[in-house]
Amino acid sequence: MAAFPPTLDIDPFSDQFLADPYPDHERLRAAGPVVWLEKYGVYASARHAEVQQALQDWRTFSSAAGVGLANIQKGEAFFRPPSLVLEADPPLHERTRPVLALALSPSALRDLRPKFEAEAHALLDRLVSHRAFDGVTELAEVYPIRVFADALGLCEEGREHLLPYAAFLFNAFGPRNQRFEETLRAGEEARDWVTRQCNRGALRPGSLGARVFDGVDRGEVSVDEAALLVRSLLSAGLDTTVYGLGNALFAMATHPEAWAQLQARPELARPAFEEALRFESSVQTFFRTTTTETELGGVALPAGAKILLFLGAANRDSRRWEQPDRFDILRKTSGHVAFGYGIHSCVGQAVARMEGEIVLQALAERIERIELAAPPVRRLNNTLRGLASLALRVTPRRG
Ligand code: OVM
Repeated sequence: MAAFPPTLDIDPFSDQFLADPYPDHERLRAAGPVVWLEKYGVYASARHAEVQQALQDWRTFSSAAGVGLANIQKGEAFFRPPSLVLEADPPLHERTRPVLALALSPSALRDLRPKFEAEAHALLDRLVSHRAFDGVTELAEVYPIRVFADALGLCEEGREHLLPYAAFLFNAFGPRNQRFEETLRAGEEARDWVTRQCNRGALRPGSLGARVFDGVDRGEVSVDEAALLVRSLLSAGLDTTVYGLGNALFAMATHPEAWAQLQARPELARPAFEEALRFESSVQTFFRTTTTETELGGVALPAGAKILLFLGAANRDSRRWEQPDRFDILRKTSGHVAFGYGIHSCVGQAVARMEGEIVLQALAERIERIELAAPPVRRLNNTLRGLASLALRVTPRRG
């Protein structure tokens, strides 16, 4: 018999929760496999097994009503046309996602790698020579904007809109709280710029963005659909990696043992970045909406219910991970859900990994020691976890 879930008064979008979510994650996991969040009238799960199960079962746990708190099928919170991938189910999703997957194929990535490496080396040569720099404002916010915006084929002008757009968008997956309102004005202006950059004529020939429009020539999507798919790359591809790189640098700077391991073997950069994603997941939460009456973790769910899935909490569930709060770059990280799971799992994850690997490896090759020069400053966002500033002091390698 399915049971009623325990009710919690936790607000996962409050400043207090977002500043340090981990104690509340533990309360959420301990309360049960599925809980009821009174404040928002939604179900939630913070355990790995149930989060993964819901992500896997897209028929029951739909994305088409939006992956934020608002039900976009009921006309709530309509601030942009829905994404054709993120906010879509099959059959639409089966037609649109492959266009992105092909644009971001392994061969496309192989072509990009030399450029991504050269940019990282140039940037880090300069930063390391200063012996002190901000890991967020001078590195994590600079590098993806440079390499990914270039790869997408965006013009130079107006790129300063990219981060405000993403901040607004990821806040908009939560409630219309103070944080959302604060990013709304800049976000709307940025959204209009972003919309203009998604036209075929605005994208450099041969770029990733242009490759999305190749789907039009193959008859897979319309011109308008291709523009929306480019918008998805712009929406999902910048802030996520900015926050992911910042979190990875923070973890490395505060775990000397992990840094020593990476320093001794720079080829550990890839697993180190992966562990950083598990440890501090840049995308913390997404919602799904039930399409029918169902059951999850023994709890009965009605049709049309929103359920908040705590990806970051699932990645620290002790039912799934040994010593989950330990940052260990040698652990097996497979099974983490920082990139989601199932049909919606991040289509750009190979690009994100490439950026993370290149930056961490280039750092390890250049630096003997890395430490905090000041306490980091958090940037709170309704969906993303990351930093606004990370003052670092580094000691270059000798010789
Ligand atoms: C999209 C989109 C936007 C934000 C995030 C995302 C993490 C996708 O517009 O398709 O995935």
